[in-house]
Amino acid sequence: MDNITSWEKLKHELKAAAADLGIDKIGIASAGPFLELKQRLIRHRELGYESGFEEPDLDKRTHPELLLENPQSIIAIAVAYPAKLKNPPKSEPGKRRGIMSRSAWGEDYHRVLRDRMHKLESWLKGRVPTLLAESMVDTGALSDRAVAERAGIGWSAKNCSIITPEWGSWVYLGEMITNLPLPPDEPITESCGECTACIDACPTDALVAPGQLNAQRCISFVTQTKGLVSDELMRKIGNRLYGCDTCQTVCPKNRGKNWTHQPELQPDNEKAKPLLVPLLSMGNREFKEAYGATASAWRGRKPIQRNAVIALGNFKDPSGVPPLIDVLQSDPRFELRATAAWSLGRIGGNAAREALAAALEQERDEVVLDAIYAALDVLNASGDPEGTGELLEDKTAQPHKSTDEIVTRPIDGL
Ligand code: B12
Ligand code: SF4
Ligand code: SF4
Repeated sequence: MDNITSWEKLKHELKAAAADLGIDKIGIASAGPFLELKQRLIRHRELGYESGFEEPDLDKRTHPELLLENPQSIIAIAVAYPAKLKNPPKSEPGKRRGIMSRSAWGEDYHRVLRDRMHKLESWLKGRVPTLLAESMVDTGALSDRAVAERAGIGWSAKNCSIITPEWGSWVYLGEMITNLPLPPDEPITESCGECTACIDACPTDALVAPGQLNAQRCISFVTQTKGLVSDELMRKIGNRLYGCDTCQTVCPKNRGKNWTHQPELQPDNEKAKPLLVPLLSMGNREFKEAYGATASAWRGRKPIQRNAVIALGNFKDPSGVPPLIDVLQSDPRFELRATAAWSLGRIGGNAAREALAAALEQERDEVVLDAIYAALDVLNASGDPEGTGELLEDKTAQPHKSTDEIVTRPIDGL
C-alpha cells in the first residue's frame, strides 16, 4: 500500500468492520505530540488536581513517538455500555443497598476493550503484515480522552467526559498507535453550549470550571482511596460504593441512552446494587469471586467495604447498628473501625452510644480512639445526648446537595 487513496480505502473498510469487531466507533488521529495538553497537564499538577492514578511521566503522556517508533496514526476506539438496570432491586429499611458506578458493571472494561484491540490488530495485520502497533486502555500512558477528541470520537465536555453524538458519554475509550499513515478524522464540532447541569449537580463541586476537575474532591476518586475520608466527603459519598455517575446521569446528551448490545458489559443487579451488610464481612476470596472480574476490584476489597460502612451511616437506619458494632469491635483494619465509629455516631441510638463507649476501653489505636471521641461528641452535640437516635437536622450540608437527600432518593438514577 503506497498511495493516499489506498490508505483512505483501508480506513473506510476498517470503519465498516468496526461492528463485527465489537467496536462501536472508530476514529483516526494524527500521531503528533499533544503539546497543548502537556501545558494543561503541567498546570493540573501544579494546582494539585491530579488523582495520582495518571501516568506520572508527562512526556510519555503527550508524545506518542516515545511509545512507538515513528508513529503515523492513532486509531481511537469507543465501546458503549449500559446506563440502566432492568428492574433494579429496591433499597429498603433493613435492607439497604449501595451502588456501583456503571463503569464497574459487567466484566472489567479493560479486558473487554483489550479483546477488541486484539481483534482489531489481527484484522489490520491480515491486510498490512508490516503493521506495528501499541495499544492501550485506561492504564496506558496516553490521555484516552485527548486522543478520542482529536480522532473525532466525541467532544471534550464540561463534565470532562468525551461525549459522542451517537452513544452519549456512556463509552469506554482505548487507542492503538500504529505505523500506518491512515488519514486523520476531523474533531467533532458539537458542544455543550450554554448547559451547566453537570457542574451544578456535582455533589462536591469537584468540577471547578468547565472541563476542569479537582480529582481530590471527585467522589469517583474518593471511593477508590483506601484511607480515612473527611467528614464532609463521607456525607457526600452517600451510598456510592465505587465511582460516581452524577455528572453523566444529569447530562441531557445522555437522555434515553442505554446500551445493551455488548454482552460482557451487561450488569448483574445484585452486584451493581448490592446489599450493604453482607459486604462488611466478605473475606478476600469471597470478594474476588463476586467482584474479581469487574472493574471495581483493582483496589481490593478495602475501599468498597469502607464505603459500605459509610453508606450505612448515611442511611441512618438503626438496622445498620449491629453490623457496624461488629466492625468497630473486631475488624483488624483501623480505617474500617474508625469509619464504623463515624457511622455509629451518625445513626445514633442507645446501642450505638454504648458500643462506642465500650470500644473506648478496648481500642488501642489512636486514630480509631479519635474517631470514637468525635462520634460521641457528635451524639452529644446533636441533641441526642441520651442516645434516642433522634438526631437533629443536619445543618451543615447544603440543602440541594445534602447526603440525606441523596440517599433517600434514587442516587444516579438507580
Ligand atoms: C485519572 C483518571 C480518573 C481520575 C481523574 C479524572 C479526570 N477527569 O481527570 C478519577 C479517578 C477521578 C476518574 C474518574 C472517572 N473516570 Co477516569 N480516568 C482517568 C485516566 C486514567 C486519566 C485521566 C487524566 O489524565 N486526567 C487529567 C486531565 C487533565 O486530562 P484528560 O481528561 O485526560 O484530557 C482532557 C483535558 O486535558 C482536556 N483539556 C485539555 N486542554 C484543555 C483546555 C481547557 C481550557 C479545558 C477546559 C480542557 C482541556 O481535554 C482533554 C480531552 O478531553 C483516564 C484514562 C487515560 N489513560 O486517559 C480515565 C478515564 C478518563 N476515566 C473514565 C471514566 C469512565 C471515569 C468515570 C466516569 C468513572 C466513574 N463512573 O466513576 C469518572 C468520571 C469523572 C470525571 N468527571 O472526569 C474514562 C472516560 C470515558 C469518557 N467517555 O470520557 C477514561 C478515558 C477511561 C477509559 N479508557 O475509558 N478518572
Ligand atoms: S464523578 Fe461525581 S464527584 Fe466527580 S465530577 Fe462527576 S459528579 Fe462530581
Ligand atoms: S450536563 Fe450539559 S454541560 Fe455537562 S456535559 Fe452534559 S451537556 Fe455538557
